[in-house]
Amino acid sequence: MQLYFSPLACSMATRIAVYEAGGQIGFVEVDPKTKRTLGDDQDFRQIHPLGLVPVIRTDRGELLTENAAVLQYVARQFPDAEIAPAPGDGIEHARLQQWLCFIGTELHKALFAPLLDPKAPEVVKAYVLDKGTSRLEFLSNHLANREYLLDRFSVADAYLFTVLHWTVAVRLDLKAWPVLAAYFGRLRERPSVARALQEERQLYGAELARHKPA
Ligand SMILES: N[C@@H](CCC(=O)N[C@@H](CS)C(=O)NCC(=O)O)C(=O)O
Repeated sequence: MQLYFSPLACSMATRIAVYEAGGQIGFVEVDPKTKRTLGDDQDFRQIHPLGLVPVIRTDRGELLTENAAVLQYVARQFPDAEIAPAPGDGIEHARLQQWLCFIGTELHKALFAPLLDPKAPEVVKAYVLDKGTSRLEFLSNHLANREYLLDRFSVADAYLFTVLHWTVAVRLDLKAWPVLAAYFGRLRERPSVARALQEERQLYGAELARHKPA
């Protein structure tokens, strides 16, 4: 199994999940500016026409996109690690999907994607910030008396950490939500998260250096 990723992008959630599970996976870095893979210099748009990470290439060669699907697929490859509730009749598996959808739609795409986009007009950024406040409040209320989104660490936490990490790059200070700041601080100490973050920060530094104007 291989993960196509870009440093510090939403694909970092899958790296965290794999480290958390103690699993083995190949990593293929995609330069977000050139849309080419590092190393073998492939055109990433031949792999995903939208040029979006993450993409998983399974051991049978199938390609899988969309973070929520990718994270659940990866979790199923390492069942002993229990980083996702098993599909079944209970509510827990549905809850996992609830949180993956919430993070993917309400936070990742509706709030952070415009904030991170240098081309997004200021008026758009102000609009999404205003709207996003209620989402962060909702999340903060949920996490007020719990350590993780579900009853134990799951791939949803890996995704949420990855998204909250983007606050370092945008006009949004987690200090306004002490519960979220504490959650973020706790997760950053988790060995799988700390390792993924340290590795991807290094790769991100290299990416910036590659594109530094001469
Ligand atoms: N709906 C997709 C969105 C993935 C996505 O937005 N990926 C970003 C990185 S966080 C990306 O590859 N952006 C590159 C681009 O927009 O060209 C998913 O959930 O996987």
